[in-house]
Amino acid sequence: MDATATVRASMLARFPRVYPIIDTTHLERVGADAVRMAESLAEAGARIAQYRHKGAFTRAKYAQAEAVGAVCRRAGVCYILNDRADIAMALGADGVHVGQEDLPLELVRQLIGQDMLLGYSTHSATQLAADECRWADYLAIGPVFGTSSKQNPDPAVGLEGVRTARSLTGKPLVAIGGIALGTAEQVISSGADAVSMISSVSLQNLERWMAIER
Ligand code: 3NM
Repeated sequence: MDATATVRASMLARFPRVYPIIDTTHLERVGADAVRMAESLAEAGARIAQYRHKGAFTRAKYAQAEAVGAVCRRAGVCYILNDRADIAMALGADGVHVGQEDLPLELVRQLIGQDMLLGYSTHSATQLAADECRWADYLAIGPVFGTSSKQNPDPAVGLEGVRTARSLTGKPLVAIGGIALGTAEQVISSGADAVSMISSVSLQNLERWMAIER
């Protein structure tokens, strides 16, 4: 088994509980640096991190994604790229996370092969129960609560939506959307294996977030 396969296998053997997202729009808004964030996440004990960039993947953004990936690889943090299977592969990332509007999941799996982790965003029970989900390694459900980090978010599903999602899949379930330190435990108690967040994680509260991981 090569190193990447080991990462996928180890994530599936024991899925992380905290899944931070390094979102370029959010970090630019708050004046924080993506690589610094990755370093701090790694130091605090994150097991997984996603790089999310919604704009054009310019050479500068590619270089940033590469630098974040290098930090993750050195620290043994599973590195996931949002949306783009092609760029995830070029980066040598450990996985890719795609949404309802991205390439069909079966095609993404064909492209990335068996060594990379594949995550899929869903926003309702119908989407979560869709046959296409079988190609994913883990499923995300959201937004759980109101969020301002995503453009045109779907309606919030609430804790009830997390419980429903749990009843519909045996795959690792990642809850996302408006989750804060004060609500993370409730979301996990409702059946999520992991909580994922953009705006509620910062250099100042990383240790408290990662206490949930340990
Ligand atoms: N996906 P925050 S909600 C990236 O519903 C994303 O699938 C969502 O950011 C979904 O933690 C969301 O700041 C935004 O609310 C999460």
